[in-house]
Amino acid sequence: MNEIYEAIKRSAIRIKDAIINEDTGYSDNTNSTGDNQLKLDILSDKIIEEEFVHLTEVKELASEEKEDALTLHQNGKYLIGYDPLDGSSLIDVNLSVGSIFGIYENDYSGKSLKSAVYVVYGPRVELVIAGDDVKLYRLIDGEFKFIKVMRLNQEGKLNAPGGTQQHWPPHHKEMIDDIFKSGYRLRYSGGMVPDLHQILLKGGGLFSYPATTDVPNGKLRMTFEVFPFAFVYEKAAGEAIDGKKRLLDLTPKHIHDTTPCFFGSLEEIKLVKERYNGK
Ligand code: AHM
Ligand code: MG
Repeated sequence: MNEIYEAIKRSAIRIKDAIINEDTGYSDNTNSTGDNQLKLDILSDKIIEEEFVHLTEVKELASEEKEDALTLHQNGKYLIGYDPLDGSSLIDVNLSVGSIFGIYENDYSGKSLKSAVYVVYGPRVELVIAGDDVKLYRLIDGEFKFIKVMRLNQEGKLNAPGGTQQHWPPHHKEMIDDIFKSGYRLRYSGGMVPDLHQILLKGGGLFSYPATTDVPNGKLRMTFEVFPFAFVYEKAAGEAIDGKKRLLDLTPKHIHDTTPCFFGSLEEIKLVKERYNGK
């Protein structure tokens, strides 16, 4: 596992340099979800592939930017599901973006996830590793230095409601309105990595991306985005559900499958369960 963490650190440093120096324009390609790929999406994916290709413990790489998983070493133990540059359409306006990695064994189900890592490219570069607990590292003088263990409070004050409001189901709109009425502050940048990172570091709150009439299965992908963050939130003493069920109990039929998702501290997730009961 350590070699995997080291490969992620090397990738992160190279991707940070690419974000700073490379062209932020679109390529001529679309990915499997139909999104137009930025040149930086493709470059970040290539960087990660290059850093992982020689790791014999890695059997397969599954990237948000590639249709199919790529076999690296038939006898490898781990499968890596990753989003090389999440929120990349925010780069042209200079907002924070991230890379997300799930380290799986056997298959890409929530139960097979063994560890999760994400990187935030903001004013500073930070890396978070979730194993038995959730550790924050910061890039200082070319090296990731350990900063602290991150843990959610029982309840927070931030609310990050994703999806187009016009398409929210009524029970979801009512719940979000009530959360604001009880004093929560809006914190939503449109990048799940910085948005979820902020909730973790400020002690708690709720991030939601519900099922809507335009995206009935939600937008965010289980393998590359949802399961890794569900793992991080659970290890940080929070919870992550699809409205009713624990996200890490789900199994995608296809690596690009999406799900509605809610990540938060215990009190906020309790509220989601109450409001989604019977819906
Ligand atoms: P991407 O993988 O194509 O970058 O999309 C994922 C991003 C998440 O980072 C973010 O939470 C979400 O899309 C925002 O979607 P919306 O603009 O619909 O709220
Ligand atoms: Mg993404």
